[in-house]
Amino acid sequence: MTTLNDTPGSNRLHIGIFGKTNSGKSSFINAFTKQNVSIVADAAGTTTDPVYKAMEIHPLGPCVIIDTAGFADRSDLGESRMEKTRLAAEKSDIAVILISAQDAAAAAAGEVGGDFSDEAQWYETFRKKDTPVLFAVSKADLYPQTRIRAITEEITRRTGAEAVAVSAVSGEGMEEVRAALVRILPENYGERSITGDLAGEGDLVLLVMPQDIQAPKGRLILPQVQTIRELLDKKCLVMSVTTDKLPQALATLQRPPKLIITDSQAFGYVYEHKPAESVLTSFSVLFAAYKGDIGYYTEGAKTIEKLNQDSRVLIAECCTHAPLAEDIGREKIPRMLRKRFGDTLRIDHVSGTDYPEDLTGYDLIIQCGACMFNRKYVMARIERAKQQGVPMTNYGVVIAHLTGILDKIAVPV
Ligand SMILES: Nc1nc2c(ncn2[C@@H]2O[C@H](COP(=O)(O)OP(=O)(O)OP(=O)(O)O)[C@@H](O)[C@H]2O)c(=O)[nH]1
Ligand code: SF4
Ligand SMILES: [Mg+2]
Repeated sequence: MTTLNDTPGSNRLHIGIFGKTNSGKSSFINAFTKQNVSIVADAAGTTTDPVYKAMEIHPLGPCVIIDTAGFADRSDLGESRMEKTRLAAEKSDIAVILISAQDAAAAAAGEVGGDFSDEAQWYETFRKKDTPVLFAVSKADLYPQTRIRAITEEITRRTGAEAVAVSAVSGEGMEEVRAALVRILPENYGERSITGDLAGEGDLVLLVMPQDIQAPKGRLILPQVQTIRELLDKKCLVMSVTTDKLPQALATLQRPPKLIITDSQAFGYVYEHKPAESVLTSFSVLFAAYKGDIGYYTEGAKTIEKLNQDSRVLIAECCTHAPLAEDIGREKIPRMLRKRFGDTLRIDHVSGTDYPEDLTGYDLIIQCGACMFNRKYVMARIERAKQQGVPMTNYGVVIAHLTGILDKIAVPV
């Protein structure tokens, strides 16, 4: 759970640092951030598990820098490391691919090992995901500037991507990296709206807050905090109530709220008690749209009608939280599905970053709210489902469908 004062990882710009083992990734991160984030060593394969470090980087704002295990790691542990590196790639909003000046020089001289096929492959992977890439030629202190410049120009000529020269030893290139990251940042990054066209300046918005055991004592959970912040920024008039105070709140108002955003558990009650003019939506549906593909999720939820007692459903949680009583993914949704399709319906659970490569055995995937993860990562999961033709939905949308309210909920555009 996140409190008012946290800026959680899920909202930060994720910058992934990739490159061959020993290309200088960890040294670059330490020099770039002026902090000792990662261990540096001569031995190849020093960084094994990715290191995620949250920090403020001017002028990008709140970021997470990800140091990864190098690719082309041929050690026994290589494949599991590579898996984690691939995962880091899925979370990266921007990727920096490091090529050491030594490797670049070897490639230019046609030496063994000096080829760029790994980097080129990764570049292609990122391009397919629409992830902007910056190439950085590291250890630039080892060669004359003219030689390094020829290498960066050659990289840009071949790929079309920007390339800068950096050195963790001299500190060269760090400002250039900053400037280049700002340039290649997706144009609309950070501008995605939670409430979209549902409310604008001067509109009265009523929030019906959850009162269940999942609401932490003394705090608000992040989706509510973010929604309030956004509505205030839009100059809306915001009012928050608990479900039991809804009738009283409505009675004191001179005009009905333009929009009511409710905790989905109270949806039925709020729907019955709301003024006809007020548009109704839920926090979970707003965040399904904010973090994922609401169109695909809605279609996915409707495919429930085609399930039967032999169907297979995958419930995918993004983290390994300790399940609370009445946990949505472990208890609530399975119970609702089993009530309709019987005990033979097969429901598999995966949690954390365990998300199967092959999803084709499933008739439906139900993704959690992904509160701990960024949109990029959730979209990578949705993309995998789409490519394999497997319907996918998420907790908020599926519960809305199963309780018959999905078509009564307003979705932001
Ligand atoms: N001359 C010079 N050496 C560097 C520079 N950056 C890194 N090195 C050296 O290159 C070696 C590898 O550096 P690391 O930062 O550990 O490289 P890495 O890519 O994180 O390596 P793995 O974690 O093993 O994949 C170390 O011996 C560093 O001292 C640099 O800018 N100039
Ligand atoms: S399982 Fe998903 S929705 Fe639940 S806490 Fe973890 S990331 Fe958030
Ligand atoms: Mg390292």
